[in-house]
Amino acid sequence: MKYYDALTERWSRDLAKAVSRRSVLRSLGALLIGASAAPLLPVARGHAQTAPGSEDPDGDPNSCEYWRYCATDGFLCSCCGGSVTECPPGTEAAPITWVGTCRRESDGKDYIISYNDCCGKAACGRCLCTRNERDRPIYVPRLANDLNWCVGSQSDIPYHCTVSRIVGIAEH
Ligand code: ABN
Repeated sequence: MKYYDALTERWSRDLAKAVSRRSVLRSLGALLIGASAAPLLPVARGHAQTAPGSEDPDGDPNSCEYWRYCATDGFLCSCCGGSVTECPPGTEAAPITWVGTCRRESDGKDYIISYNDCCGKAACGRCLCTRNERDRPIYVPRLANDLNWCVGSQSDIPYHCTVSRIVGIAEH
């Protein structure tokens, strides 16, 4: 124990000789100011605002030409404060959806996409996208995109935008 006491005392004395009190206070102050500013730094939220260098290799998710939107009909949630797969804050996905099958050129596979309307706020109004590939009339509702699926959700809350979620790979 004595050995550790002596060692610690020597380290403390050496440190006191090498570093002034003012410089210790200056470093502590800088550390505290830096730490308090950290929460104010800009943060990329959702996929709509991608960090530089992390762009989607399959294209621009804010463009109607993006591969997953082949059967969509509505406002893209990625332009409305959400992302390709996430509803914007203050809205929730309708539990009933329609599905489409879209080809992803980067791997040549066909994916089954669930299009979920996000409900709870007035229509977003940005990035209207109407591709309608293999869309069927509303009497085939699981393949019909021209339906407001929010009407089936709790208390008929309004339609805001649509997300596109991969639910499987189509096997031919
Ligand atoms: N499923 C998209 C949609 C929402 C409201 C009205 C028509 C289509």
